[in-house]
Amino acid sequence: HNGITRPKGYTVSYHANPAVEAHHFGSSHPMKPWRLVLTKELVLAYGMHHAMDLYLSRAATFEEMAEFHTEDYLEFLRQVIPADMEAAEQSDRIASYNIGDDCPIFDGLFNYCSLYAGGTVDAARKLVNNQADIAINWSGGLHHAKKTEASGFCYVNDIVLGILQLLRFHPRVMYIDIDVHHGDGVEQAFWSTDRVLTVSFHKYDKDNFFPGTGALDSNGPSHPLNPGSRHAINVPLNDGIEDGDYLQLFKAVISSCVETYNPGAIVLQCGADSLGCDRLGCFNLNVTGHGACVAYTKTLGLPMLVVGGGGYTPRNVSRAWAHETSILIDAADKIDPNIPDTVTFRNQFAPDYSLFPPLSEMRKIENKNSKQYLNNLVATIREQLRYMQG
Ligand code: TV7
Ligand code: CA
Ligand code: ZN
Repeated sequence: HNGITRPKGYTVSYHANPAVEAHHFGSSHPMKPWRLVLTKELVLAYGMHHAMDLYLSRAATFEEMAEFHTEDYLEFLRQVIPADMEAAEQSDRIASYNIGDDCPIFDGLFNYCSLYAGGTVDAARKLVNNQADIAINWSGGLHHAKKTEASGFCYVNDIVLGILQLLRFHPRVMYIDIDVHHGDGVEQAFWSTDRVLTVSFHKYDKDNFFPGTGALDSNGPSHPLNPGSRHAINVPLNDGIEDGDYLQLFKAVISSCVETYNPGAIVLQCGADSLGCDRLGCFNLNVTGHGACVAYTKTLGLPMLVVGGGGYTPRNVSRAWAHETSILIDAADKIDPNIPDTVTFRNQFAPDYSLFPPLSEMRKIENKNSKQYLNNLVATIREQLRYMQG
């Protein structure tokens, strides 16, 4: 093969199950599990699998998922079938779990949820057992799911389940979320504990962008006796942010958080809807800019659980996650930017066949984040961190 070898001095585990990819939310629904097929094609074509321990994700058990979700809700997910969407006698129950256009019932729903959740739980356990230093599950990262309901294309919150595994061993875990949407489900799950610091970068517009939460001053319970006080960091952004500004902001915020909080492990949600040209997103990041955040996080040298998330232009999602896999195995410099001839579905990458097309120029969205706005974000967050320290 093309000279991709195992990284020196550390181990990367890769968790996937092709059965996840086969599920369909519906033809017009933006979430396409098929993007995982394209990601896998690139990872294999570049020979990156030679550098990692590969694991076939197992389905998370009902009991494992019940560490966060209620049994009622899980039981509902297990038994519901697409025909129930039309059945009047089920309609109240379906509505109560927030099932609808965003979170439809499709064939194999419970199987889909338990497989992506199982991948993240497995990945977290590899880190805890010292069998891996970095563990990757691109099918996970479904950050909106709540204890008792689905939300924003997410049904089971695999990230919360993964963090719960890490908390068995690590006193403090830091969660970083670069999906264009606010990581509300993870924030809410750990809102009242000081053992998890959640940090989400997202487009914020209370009334016009999902989920409408994640304001700069939304930092956890304000009561001084509540241990979770100020352990949620939110970085609300406007349309059109570009690579340079985003990376500078990311480094400033994350370095300050790590310095103050001193986490034992990091969970990084790599939602690829923050890329330019995303069907639902509104940022201007390139594959290289998105990847630079992953590369920076890796330099912190902490055990790292890496998950996927959003991403609605499948060809670009797969470009980003393949590039980020190469960064995590320390092989980014050995990867040919021209997508290999051997990739199945290579026509998806036309006309440039490049891993790094100029996304920010292809559908330019005006950058509404002034330098002053970004500087104020960093200053305010540093102030919050001073209070967090007590
Ligand atoms: C992690 N935006 C998830 C992001 C979840 C975003 C939303 C859609 C959408 C849904 C569709 C669809 C869509 C073109 C886009 C207020 C509503 C408006 C449903 C039509 N096309 C992640 C969730 C967000 C479903 N939801 O962070 C079927 O866009 O804005 C909303 C809520 C009510 C429901 N309607 C949308 O990236 C994985 N949904 C087409 C078909
Ligand atoms: Ca986010
Ligand atoms: Zn998203």
